[in-house]
Amino acid sequence: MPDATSTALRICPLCEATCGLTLTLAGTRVTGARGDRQDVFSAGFVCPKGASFGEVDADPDRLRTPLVRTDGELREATWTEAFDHIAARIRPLVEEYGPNAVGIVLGNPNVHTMAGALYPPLLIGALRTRNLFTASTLDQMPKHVSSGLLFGDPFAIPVPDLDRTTHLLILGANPLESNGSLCTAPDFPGRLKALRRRGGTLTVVDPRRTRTAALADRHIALRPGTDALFLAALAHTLFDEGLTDLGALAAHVEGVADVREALRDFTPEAVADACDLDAATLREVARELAAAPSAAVYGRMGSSTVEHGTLANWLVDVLNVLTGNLDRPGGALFPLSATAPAPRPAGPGKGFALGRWRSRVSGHPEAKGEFPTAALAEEIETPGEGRIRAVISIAANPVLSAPDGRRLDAALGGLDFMVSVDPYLNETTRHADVVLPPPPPSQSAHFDFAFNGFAIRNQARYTPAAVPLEDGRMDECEIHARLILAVSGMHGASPSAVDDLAVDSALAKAVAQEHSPLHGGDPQEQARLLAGRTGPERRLDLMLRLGPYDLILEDLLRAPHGIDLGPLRPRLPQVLKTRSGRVELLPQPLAADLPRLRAALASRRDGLVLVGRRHLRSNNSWLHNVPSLTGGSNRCTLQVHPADADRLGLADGKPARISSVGGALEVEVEVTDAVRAGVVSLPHGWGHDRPGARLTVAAERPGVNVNQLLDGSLLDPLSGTAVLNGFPVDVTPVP
Ligand SMILES: Nc1nc2c(c(=O)[nH]1)N[C@H]1C(S)=C(S)[C@@H](COP(=O)(O)OP(=O)(O)OC[C@H]3O[C@@H](n4cnc5c(=O)[nH]c(N)nc54)[C@H](O)[C@@H]3O)O[C@H]1N2
Ligand SMILES: Nc1nc2c(c(=O)[nH]1)N[C@H]1C(S)=C(S)[C@@H](COP(=O)(O)OP(=O)(O)OC[C@H]3O[C@@H](n4cnc5c(=O)[nH]c(N)nc54)[C@H](O)[C@@H]3O)O[C@H]1N2
Ligand code: SF4
Ligand SMILES: [Mo]
Repeated sequence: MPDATSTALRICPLCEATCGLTLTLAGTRVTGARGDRQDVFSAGFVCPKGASFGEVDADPDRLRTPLVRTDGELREATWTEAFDHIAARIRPLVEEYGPNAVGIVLGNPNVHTMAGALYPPLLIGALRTRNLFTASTLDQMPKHVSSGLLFGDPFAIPVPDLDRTTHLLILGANPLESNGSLCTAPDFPGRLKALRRRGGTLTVVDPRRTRTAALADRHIALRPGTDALFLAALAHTLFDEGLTDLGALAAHVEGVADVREALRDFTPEAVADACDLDAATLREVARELAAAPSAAVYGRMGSSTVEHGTLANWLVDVLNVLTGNLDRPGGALFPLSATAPAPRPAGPGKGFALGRWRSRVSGHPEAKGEFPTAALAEEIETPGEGRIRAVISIAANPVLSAPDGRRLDAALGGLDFMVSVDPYLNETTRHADVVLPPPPPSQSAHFDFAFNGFAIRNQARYTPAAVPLEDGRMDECEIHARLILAVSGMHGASPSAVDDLAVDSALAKAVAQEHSPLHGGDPQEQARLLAGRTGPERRLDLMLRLGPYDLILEDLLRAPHGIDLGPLRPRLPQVLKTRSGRVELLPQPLAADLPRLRAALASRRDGLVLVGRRHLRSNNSWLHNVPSLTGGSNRCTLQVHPADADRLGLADGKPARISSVGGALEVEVEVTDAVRAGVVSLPHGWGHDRPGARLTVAAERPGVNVNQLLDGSLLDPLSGTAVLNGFPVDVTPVP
């Protein structure tokens, strides 16, 4: 092993901020990571997670070879054995029981890998199963549904123009811990401070006094689950006080008067009690929003994974529209990434449909082609035609991330067959018959297909693998490609066939499209032009060529610190794909959900409710195995307000029993006035105490799985998103 030291660049895959890192290498070992000061977007920013890249990368518990179950036991196997096994087991199930017998489960890290962006759509296409479950229904599906209905495109998600706005209203997001979400902005904390420094105003709506709230001019600690009411009252006030001003937007929006009418009952006075706020505060917030020279309303997890998540997400953009801030600098703008298809001319589109089919057991409507992950267990357990008999899970740990892990755990244990693409043997993958481990991130190339589309600045950066693939490793793109071949009856074909197919079909489409830069070209000749040493590189090259910036892969390779493509620019009406070709401000499915919100006006709850929280040094369920990120005091504590602690007889550092519909847990209490009264907080992603997992460090301090409190029945009905925030719980001291 050569011990010469060198450096290499790698975009950080550990959160949505996508910081450029400079890795220090000793031979092929990553010995350090710091922010790349020349990165065109992150300019040297790094957080403790990124700085621990080397330890994350070198975790000794990462699997090095595939595992295949034989005689009930998972044993190390060769790649050939693993894919042979998959091909032999999946095809007969599909042939006997049909495509829906295979469920696909996609977890969060898919948005942090090139493989996760490029191959799952092909896998879904190859299997033609309707049983698709992803982390979106534990997260941002309400935003997709709202954008689908408002703009005709579920991926047309406006992001706050952080660097130019003068007024930012944040609901249910805590970027000082999360580093931002659906708003890719390296150094989000620094950008918020810069907003304040240039005289702008920051308002944070959160039942906890988070580090983000502590930075704000105003912190509004509303009762959890009431954001939709809060936002409806702001919109009502804008109408009521004559403060709406759509400006240039007016030409592109329909339904303003309908929204006014639909929100008539939601006066500040009517919602105040449910939100547990003063009506005067609500009016003030609305007036400030209207008066600001530019403003953006931005909501995330705390306003998404709640009972009225889709309505809340819709109202966020209704406010951006009513104040004329949608699609204008300083407001909320639509990014345009380098790999987005070149914009088609403005005009009516196909619109967005919900509920085109329904889930078998509970009849949940599909949203964006997905069923609620909260309904995965019942689709496996319930006998009958269309039952899920095999699961392919990729970068997903739903046993911890989704409601009622115990039930899902049992359901996965009863499958005929399961494949997991995952670097760890954990709570979920321990049920797999075949585990296919991707290499550590230093050995993978990276391009942010997903997050560039949600970034506050248009830019493109590509980092090839920092170190070569270790012997016996397989690139994750190749794993995905071989998996597709194995399940689709093409087992044994070259994985490049999958990329060739993707290239050919994209080119066939492009040459026929008048607005495509390759319109009228010869597809075969275009395919030959593609550069790239690997299938995924060729596909990236093609996407760049089909994209809006006249870029090719070579441009990115020549600019290792990235290419800045400038600040976000207005994109209306081109971005719209609604049937009307306009922003449809009151889509029918949302109007039809308003009576449910109206009913919530009356149902003031006085019991305790639970909300989650994130920690800067963690990432959902899978970073608890890295010592440098897990040291220090216990983080999996139940935060309780002092008044509640007194009332319930709970003491700091002592155990409490918390229960809800899905079960009960015993957990250490942390008394703190950072949570408002009536609210307790417990983080997710913990509960690493199941046998058969291989997470040595995490198992030493397993914590408890907050999602065991849920039974999967509480959903935002329009999006099928689980209610993970603001659900009722009981807490009692443990004697
Ligand atoms: N109560 C509660 N529950 C929540 C949330 C909450 O706030 N509260 N948050 C929800 C949200 S927003 C999300 S996104 C989900 C996340 O939940 P999941 O979708 O389950 O995602 P993770 O826990 O991040 O990681 C899933 C798996 O990815 C694997 N992995 C890591 N890196 C890679 C890689 O490079 N390739 C592959 N193939 N696998 C990899 C990990 O080993 C892990 O097994 O949890 C949701 N659950
Ligand atoms: N360090 C770290 N970073 C992460 C992750 C991680 O696990 N750790 N996960 C990544 C993922 S997958 C995602 S999706 C993003 C999420 O990014 P964010 O949405 O910024 O993350 P959260 O910290 O969950 O912030 C949600 C906030 O909503 C508040 N809240 C709860 N209920 C309500 C409510 O009803 N109304 C309002 N207004 N607020 C409420 C909570 O108190 C919390 O502060 O973070 C990403 N980044
Ligand atoms: S903020 Fe996110 S992307 Fe940046 S270094 Fe930290 S974990 Fe990595
Ligand atoms: Mo997420």
